[in-house]
Amino acid sequence: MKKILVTGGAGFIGSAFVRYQLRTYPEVQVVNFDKLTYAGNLDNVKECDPARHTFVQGDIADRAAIQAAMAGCDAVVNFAADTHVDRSIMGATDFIATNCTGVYNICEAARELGTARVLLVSTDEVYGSIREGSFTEQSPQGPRNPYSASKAGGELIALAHHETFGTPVIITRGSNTYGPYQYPEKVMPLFITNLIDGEQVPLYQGGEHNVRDWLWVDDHASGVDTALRQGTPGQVYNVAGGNERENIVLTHKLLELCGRDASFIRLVKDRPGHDFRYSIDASKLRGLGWTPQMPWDEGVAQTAAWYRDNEWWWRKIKTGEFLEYYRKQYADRK
Ligand code: NAD
Ligand code: TDX
Repeated sequence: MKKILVTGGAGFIGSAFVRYQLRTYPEVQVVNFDKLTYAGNLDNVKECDPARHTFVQGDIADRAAIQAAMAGCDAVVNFAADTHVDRSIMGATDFIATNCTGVYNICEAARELGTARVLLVSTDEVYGSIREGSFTEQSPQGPRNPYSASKAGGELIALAHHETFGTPVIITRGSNTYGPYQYPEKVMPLFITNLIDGEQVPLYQGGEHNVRDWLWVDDHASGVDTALRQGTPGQVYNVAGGNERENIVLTHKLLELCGRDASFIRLVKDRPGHDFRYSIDASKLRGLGWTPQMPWDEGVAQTAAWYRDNEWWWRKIKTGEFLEYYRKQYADRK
């Protein structure tokens, strides 16, 4: 594999994947195709060598633009998505355009160009919530919010494309991902940056005991890479962190790391349709040789330290559009 198109490569996990490719495979060239929505940020890839990393601003919902970018690439790895559940509850039009139409465009362009590999990065949320045990790749989809429904829709479009046209589609379903460069709307960077600033954290009341399985961002990147290079077209691979924690446990850990006490917790109204627990079994991907490397305690400590040491990165994000969103999302949420 010599030239890889990464869509959404200016986002959180996409940029980690770009950096992973460049440091792991000296022969690889990366074309990074990203719309630069509110979540896209060229600061995330500013260390990348311009001789091996080319940036193209564009929208995967624009068929001609994505096809032009894919021409000459051996593989496309799609991270581009609208990704925040709470925003999808406010309105999901953009989610459908990117997460469904955008995926269809990538599949169509791959068919026309004969692209050798099409990897779609998806999520454990497509299974829905599970009280006990873990979902395997054979479990049925059961998305329960607009974001996860749009991701499930994109998956079905792509898998049907594989069945109908033989498009070499591979899907990964990752669990909740954390680490440096995550936009501070997601729970971990939101709570850490609020605590650094001496502000309370808005913990969803009724969701304190909900469980998420935390996956270190570079482990997610290596999981996607394993599926890309060793996976079989038409197959789905779960990428699980193996670190299930209740939200209240995570919150107390972040309070401790940021030197704050429990008075910094502000219980707010729960998310509508809040999925109780995500849990997936990653044996299939582990069978291809993948193992996550980062212990949870160490990863969370490194994440808190990174936000403490990199205020240049997030202070300029927590202005303008972000503050407007934060007010709408939390101000009246009693
Ligand atoms: P993110 O929100 O940080 O980044 C998304 C990126 O996609 C941004 O750079 C944005 O500009 C770009 N983008 C959005 N719409 C686009 C469009 N129409 N055309 C081109 N670029 C567009 O997201 P993330 O957390 O890095 O997630 C990346 C992928 O991983 C997504 O597909 C998401 O569904 C999936 N995923 C995320 C998690 C998680 O916990 N963050 C877990 C499992 C799976
Ligand atoms: O302010 C908050 N308070 C709170 O209690 C926020 C933002 C979240 N939460 C809770 C809700 C969830 O139980 O924390 C948990 C994690 O929430 P998010 O960070 O919004 O992530 P989640 O909804 O679990 O979805 C994430 O993982 C799967 C990503 O955003 C998705 O893109 C990914 O597919």
